[in-house]
Amino acid sequence: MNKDMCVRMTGAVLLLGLCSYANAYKAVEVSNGGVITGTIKFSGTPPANPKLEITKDKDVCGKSLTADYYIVGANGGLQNAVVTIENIDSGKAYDKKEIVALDNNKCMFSPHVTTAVQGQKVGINNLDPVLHNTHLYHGEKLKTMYNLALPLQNKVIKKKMKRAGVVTVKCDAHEWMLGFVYVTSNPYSVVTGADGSFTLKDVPPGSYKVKVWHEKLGEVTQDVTVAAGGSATLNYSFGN
Ligand SMILES: [Cu+2]
Repeated sequence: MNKDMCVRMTGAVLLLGLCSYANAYKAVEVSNGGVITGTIKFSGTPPANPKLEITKDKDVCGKSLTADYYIVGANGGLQNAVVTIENIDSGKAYDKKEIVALDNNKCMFSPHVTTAVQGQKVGINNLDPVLHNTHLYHGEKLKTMYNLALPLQNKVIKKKMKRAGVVTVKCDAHEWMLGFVYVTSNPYSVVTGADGSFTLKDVPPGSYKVKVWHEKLGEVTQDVTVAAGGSATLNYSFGN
């Protein structure tokens, strides 16, 4: 169901549920696409990552762990920010069957931040010889999506990301564990690398609202115009 149909059917209450779950994105051939590149930074001194108190399973988890909320490189590059195009209804194809990996590894989530397209599945694995209980919550209200016991190593549990939004991942067994799956309605989303850089390829020419999100620093939206075959730049600094 596309957006127009949803709008026309707003009188039909029963169909509203369908609209909120439907992924209106349409894959088309992008022959003259452009690129959006840039670097997300933190200017100034980033807040210190707190030490995490390890309360159990120290033989596997270690005696101490440091949080990975702020990972800032030498040039201020901010890792683990999500950059995504907000207003795009059609564009490049993507693999709907791709499984987005999310590991419990040494009592931390790896990767700490990842992205998925609405409808894709996240494959949750436990690499540790202890019980993890991965708990996924949707949106700001932290509504439980899935609550999964993973007593066995290397037994992947796959769960569909039915709705767009920020999914917060925690572990009921180890309260310090924290991760995020940023679920978008289109495949134009990426997590910044260790140097804060990112690239979004095969973007159809047009003007876009591009959102930059970070788990602790919040989000901003920037206007970006992409010319046919061109390269547009989006640089942004959080902090001072
Ligand atoms: Cu755990």
